[in-house]
Amino acid sequence: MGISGRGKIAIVTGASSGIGEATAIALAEAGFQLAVGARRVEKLSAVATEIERISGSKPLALALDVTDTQSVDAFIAAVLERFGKVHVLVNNAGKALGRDPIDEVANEADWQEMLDTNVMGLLRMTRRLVPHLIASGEGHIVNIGSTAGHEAYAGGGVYCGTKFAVRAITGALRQELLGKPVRVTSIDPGMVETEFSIVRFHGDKARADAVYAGMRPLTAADIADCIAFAVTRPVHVNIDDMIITSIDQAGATRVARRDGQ
Ligand code: NDP
Ligand code: 8X3
Repeated sequence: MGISGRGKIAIVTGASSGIGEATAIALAEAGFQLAVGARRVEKLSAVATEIERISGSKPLALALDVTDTQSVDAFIAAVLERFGKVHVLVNNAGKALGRDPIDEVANEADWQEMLDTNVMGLLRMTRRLVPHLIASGEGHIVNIGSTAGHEAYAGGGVYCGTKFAVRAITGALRQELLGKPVRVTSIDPGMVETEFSIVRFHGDKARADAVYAGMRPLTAADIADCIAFAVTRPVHVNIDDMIITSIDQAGATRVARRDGQ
């Protein structure tokens, strides 16, 4: 029997699209009040409108760049001013940029951005919010890892490195928070069709579409469902890790494709 999110506050980073958007909606449906952040505020506003339509409760939707300390500080201050407390932090904001072997990468800016977003951004949000999650008495950190954090693949060295780091950080947090009222969960999806591959290939839609050609990828809603499940378990139940793949995927790069694709 699950617990309700009613009366609880959840933050979702990277909620302007994909898994973050679907998670914010799923948590609103589970009764949570939402604070959502991302850099594209117009897309975020549309998500906020949808959340209000579904739940009747207006979320706090604010610009957030997890790579920018000032932005993170301003976002968290606004959340605390509006709600005074935080129960759930979903560290979702993240990206892959490029799919080239390490020695063929032309410039290192993409590496820096992946490290800054996926690792430093997650740490920045977590460090500031842990005291508030403890104070809530029913805190929960949900980090979005990846199958790429379990198995490295050629052309994914730095992205996989960031997700291996997320897995290590999640494990360390669970040790550090042992005995405190904060659960720590890693959600590790395989291939999910979102804006992820469009971002990875710098807007090349045809190349992004080819990633999912002839197979049935997961949807953002599939992952949101797992996150909603984890955060609505009774408070003594900690889901450590969920690895979720499409039926058409086994391992990081083994994919069953049909129609000769
Ligand atoms: P999307 O590209 O659809 O969503 C990424 C989200 O992150 C967007 O809302 C984007 O918003 C936000 N974001 C990016 N940079 C920043 C930043 N600096 N500060 C705040 N928000 C930021 O991809 P997904 O939904 O697929 O990705 C979400 C997470 O899931 C990522 O951590 C990804 O690594 C992980 N993942 C994805 C998988 C997949 O196959 N799709 C599989 C496994 C894990 P904006 O640009 O407006 O800031
Ligand atoms: C995203 C899944 O397969 O592109 O984390 O690395 S994959």
